Amino acid sequence: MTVDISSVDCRAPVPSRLRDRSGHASPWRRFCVGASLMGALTAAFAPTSAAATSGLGNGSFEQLDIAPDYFQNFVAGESIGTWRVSMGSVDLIRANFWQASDGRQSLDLNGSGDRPVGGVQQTFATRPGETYEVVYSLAGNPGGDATAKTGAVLVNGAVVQSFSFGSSTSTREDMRYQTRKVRFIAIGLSTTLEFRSTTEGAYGPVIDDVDVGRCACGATS
Ligand SMILES: [Ca+2]
Repeated sequence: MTVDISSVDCRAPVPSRLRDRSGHASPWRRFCVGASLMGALTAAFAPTSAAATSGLGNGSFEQLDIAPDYFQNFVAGESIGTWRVSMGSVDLIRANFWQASDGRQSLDLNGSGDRPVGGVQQTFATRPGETYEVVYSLAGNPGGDATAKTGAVLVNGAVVQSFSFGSSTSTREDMRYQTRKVRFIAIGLSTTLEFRSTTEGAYGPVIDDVDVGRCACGATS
C-alpha cells in the first residue's frame, strides 16, 4: 500500500535580490495504516517531544554558511555538515537566492555538471523496533521546464516514500513549501536516512527543515 501524505504549509516570501537561476507526494509504505486515516494521521502524529528527537543533524542545512545571494555546488562524497552527498551533485542555496523554508539555506537535490541528479544522506542513532517520523519541507526549483520535480526518501537504502512537487507556479520569492511526512520502524541501533532526486537536469526538488523524531503511534504495519 502506498499513501500520499502531505499538507500545504506555505511560508511568507522573502525579499529578493535574486540572480538568474532556475529552479515534489508520496507513497508511504507500510507504517501507520490506511489512506482513509490519512488526514487524521497527519494531524495526530506530529513528531513527539524534543526529548524524543533523533540525533539527526543540520536538518535545516544551515551549516556551512555560504555567501549571501549565492548557491554552492557539492558533489558525491562531499559533506554538508552531518549530511554527505550520496550521489551526483546538489546545490546548497542561500535564502537571498531563493526562499528557504527555515533559516537562511535550503538544498536543491539537483546540482550541475555531468551528474546533476543528486542525493544526501546521514546516519543517526535509533532504537530498534521504535517508529520514527521524518518531517521535512518540500518545494521545487522554479526554473527549468514545467515538469514536476520528483525524488524519494530512503531508509537504509530502501525507498519509503516517493515525492513530487509541481513548481510551475513557484517563484524564488515564494517557493510554496509543503510539509511532507513519512514513517519508518528502526531495525538497528543506527539508521541511514537519504533524500534522492529522480529529476533529470539541473532543476530539482528542494528540501529544508528536516526533522526526525520517535513517533508515539505504536506499531505500524
Ligand atoms: Ca534552512
